[in-house]
Amino acid sequence: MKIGIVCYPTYGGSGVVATEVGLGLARRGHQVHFITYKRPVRLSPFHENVFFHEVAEADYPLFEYPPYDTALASKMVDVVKYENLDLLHVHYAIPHAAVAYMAKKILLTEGRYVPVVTTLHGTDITLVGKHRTFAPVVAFSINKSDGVTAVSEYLSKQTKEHFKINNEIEVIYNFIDFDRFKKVDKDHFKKLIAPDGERILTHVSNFRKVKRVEDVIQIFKRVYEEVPSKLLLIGDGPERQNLEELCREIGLCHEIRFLGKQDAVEELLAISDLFIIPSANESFGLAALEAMACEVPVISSNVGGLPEVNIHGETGYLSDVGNVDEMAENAIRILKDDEILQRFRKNALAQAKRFDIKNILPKYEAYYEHILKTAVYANREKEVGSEI
Ligand code: GMT
Repeated sequence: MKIGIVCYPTYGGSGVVATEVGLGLARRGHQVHFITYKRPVRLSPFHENVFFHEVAEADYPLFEYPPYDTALASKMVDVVKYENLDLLHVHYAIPHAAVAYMAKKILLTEGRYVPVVTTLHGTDITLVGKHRTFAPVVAFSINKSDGVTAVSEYLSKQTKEHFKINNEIEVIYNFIDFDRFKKVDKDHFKKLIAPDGERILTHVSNFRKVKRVEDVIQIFKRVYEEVPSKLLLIGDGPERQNLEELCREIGLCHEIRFLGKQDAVEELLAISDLFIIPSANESFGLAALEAMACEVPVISSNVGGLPEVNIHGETGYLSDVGNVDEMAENAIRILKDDEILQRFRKNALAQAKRFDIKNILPKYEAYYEHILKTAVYANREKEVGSEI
């Protein structure tokens, strides 16, 4: 198949998943065309089946807000036509699903039908999408997609609750590539961070408010009082300054390291003993899954899709959002006892294996095939006829 993938190229779950889907499909022999404004962060420089089409910035003195949507739609039309794509797969509804609809309609005027699959990731529904600024367009473009997938059961339910959806939503879970995310021996590195054998707690995110990174620090403060430990904060984002100030206030700057954005997250997970993700909302929690694949148990909130990933009492513990005391107690329970830690590590890995890329990628492939066989022919006659 020839597939066009549209996504955000920056650090963040949806772009990472989109890139990994594309790379995985390319390895399985499909031709994959990424269409976005910058090379996605996880897109390696060269693969024979992978192509990257940059959407040029639409700059003109008149535009206070350069019309990215229009430039993207034009690029999609161009790539579908000249690379002869079979299907467009857009990740994150805003604005990608709406722009794909426009591209599809333009192509129809030339008698070309290209089906669109939209993958919903989370904030495109739960936070940003349901806001009235975007809601009508989000609902419309989901309904106009030929296929819609969501990354968890929770997200599928939320989408149906918030919008009037006539389409089926297929749940295809996020996944993990065990060739990359696995526990490797990095003991020399661990000694640098924790020279006296301290436990290492880790958090990875984009430091947005929804991630509640301040709770991570509060949990760490409580753990530190009972268990010698260090905290690694990986990523960057709008809350960074406030978080640094909080570390100063509680006097723990020397035990907490802000590592910024890291490409080789798996190497830091390999030396971690516990992962903390206390988000106010999380449609899936890919960062938690990456930790579990590296045999790191997880302390998380119990919202969104997190209970589908982290199993309470087995792979870690779940608590109500903001209940930092309980999260800290559970963290201490795991970290204080080597035997318990080993058991949780083993369970985390076993649960992560359910999300092995080798099992999930064929689901996307099968879904594309289903869409190509059904939606295309059902809609094509109707829509081609109405446009020409
Ligand atoms: O976590 C973010 O805010 C980034 C966001 C994204 O779309 O880039 O992540 C969402 O998609 C990820 C991949 O499907 C999920 O693992 C995250 O749980 C989800 N984030 C939220 O729902 C807050």
